[in-house]
Amino acid sequence: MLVHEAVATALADLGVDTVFGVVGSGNFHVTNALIAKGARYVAARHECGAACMADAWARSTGRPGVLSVHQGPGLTNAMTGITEAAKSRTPLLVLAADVSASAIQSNFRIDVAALAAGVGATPARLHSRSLAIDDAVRAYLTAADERRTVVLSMPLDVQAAECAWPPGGPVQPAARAQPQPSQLQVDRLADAIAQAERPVFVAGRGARVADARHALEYLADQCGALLATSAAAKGLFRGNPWDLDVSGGFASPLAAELIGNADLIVSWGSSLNMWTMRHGTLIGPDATVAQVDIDKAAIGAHRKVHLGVVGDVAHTAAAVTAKLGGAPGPAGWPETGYRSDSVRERIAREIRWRDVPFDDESDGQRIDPRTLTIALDDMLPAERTVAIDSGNFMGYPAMYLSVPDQDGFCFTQAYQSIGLGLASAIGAAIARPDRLTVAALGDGGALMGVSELETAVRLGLQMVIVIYDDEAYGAEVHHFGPHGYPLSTVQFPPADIASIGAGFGCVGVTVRTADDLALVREWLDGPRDRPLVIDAKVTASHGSWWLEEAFRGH
Ligand SMILES: Cc1ncc(C[n+]2csc(CCOP(=O)(O)OP(=O)(O)O)c2C)c(N)n1
Ligand SMILES: [Mg+2]
Repeated sequence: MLVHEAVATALADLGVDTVFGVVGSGNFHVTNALIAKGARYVAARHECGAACMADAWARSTGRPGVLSVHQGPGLTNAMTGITEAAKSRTPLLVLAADVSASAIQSNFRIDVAALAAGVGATPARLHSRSLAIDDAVRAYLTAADERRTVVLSMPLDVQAAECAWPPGGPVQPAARAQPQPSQLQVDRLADAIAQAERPVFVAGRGARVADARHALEYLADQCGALLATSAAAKGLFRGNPWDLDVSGGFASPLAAELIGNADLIVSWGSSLNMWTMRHGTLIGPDATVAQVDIDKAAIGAHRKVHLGVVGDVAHTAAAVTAKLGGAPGPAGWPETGYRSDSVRERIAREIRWRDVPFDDESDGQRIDPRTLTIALDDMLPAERTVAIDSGNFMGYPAMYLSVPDQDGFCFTQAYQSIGLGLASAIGAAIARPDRLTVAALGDGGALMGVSELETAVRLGLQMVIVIYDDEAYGAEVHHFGPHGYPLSTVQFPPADIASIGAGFGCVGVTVRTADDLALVREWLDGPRDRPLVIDAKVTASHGSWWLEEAFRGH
């Protein structure tokens, strides 16, 4: 058999059943070989879109994503999406066609390994016909086990060479053992938790990937902790009466108050970065900070911590629970720690942003983004996936649209790139066709990634694409405008994005008032066989509440 067939066979045997990409001559055969092995191939219209789709698909399914690209420009086009995946530790295998070693003068020649390493991805290579199968298996398992984005260079001459399927199958590297927390660290964390009067747990991506909701809720019940998440894990504690939702720039006033008054903050797989901790201002001056992470290097990387525990989140939570001992009574654990009837009532009443009063600035021509988002939250089915692009607008969908669980939120912000949100939403929609997918975009990000509207239409995806259209790179307008700088580089004339959407085959509506949302209801009534593009002309007289905070990070 030929190497490209053998690689496809090995990957299919490992469970690869979905591949995103843009096909050129260099990845034509390997992609077709994967299809022949039963994989679904999703053609994107731009490689960056394909990368974002594979990334979001991996986030939504919890399985490694696979991306197939042509050599040279196919890979460089994909790099922004690949960088986002690498920085998010998304398990992703990039099948990157590459020129043959001897094709020294090829136009397509680039240093693939340097490119991958330069953005934090892991370089890998099909070295030769005899090593290729093992190389491919190792690359896939590195992505899966170590949660890495692996760029596998696949030289054309190696792909086209004859090879033999190894008797007994490819080498199976042993899965990496998860580090177990030391008993000393578990004891110290249990002591800190036992002594705390107002503990708050902040769960991050590490809690999400460890499927640690149950273990963390049990421990939190035991010690009376309140529960919060980083944005990456939003939805993890949905439905829990002690859930404060997201900590950080998006935290509601009550969440910020309760986290700020904690005497112990325990990070469970969250980096406690400047976003999650508002540059540290959410940590009270006398609070103890503990951090649990599977990765030793993550402990204390962003913030001074008093106690670090290296271990898997779910295992560590279970070990602390065992150490604390005790048992719930017939009515559960007694209310202790930070938990009281008054805190419970305040959470029920005030924790959601939509319950915080605001002055509706809608003026008949433009709708207040808060009014818009609350109305959409009421109209759209609760079973939804929300995917969000970057920009000034992003706080509105992030905090006014509820999500059913941690898989219902796709937040690709590790690289802070605009233009990824639509493709991320498409990847999430493919992963979870049972849910309505909501892509929330700015007009800048929407127009940057607009080619993937064709993909959404072609695939008949059930999607609502809402564009917070301020006719500007609003984040930059609000960043520089107050200082009196000229803004002509970041402001644009009106664009009829509803018609652009309709041109791609979507249903397009323009929303200027809450009444215009009747058109959204019509779409929701069915048949929902074409994506809905909502061009929401939003008010933009000032920046969003979280943007000012975010600018401190620049
Ligand atoms: C690829 C990329 N280019 C430029 C930027 C800088 N940038 C950050 S936010 C932003 C404006 C985004 O505009 P839009 O999508 O309309 O959202 P808005 O801020 O107006 O709500 C820009 C240009 C970036 N983050 N990523
Ligand atoms: Mg804008």
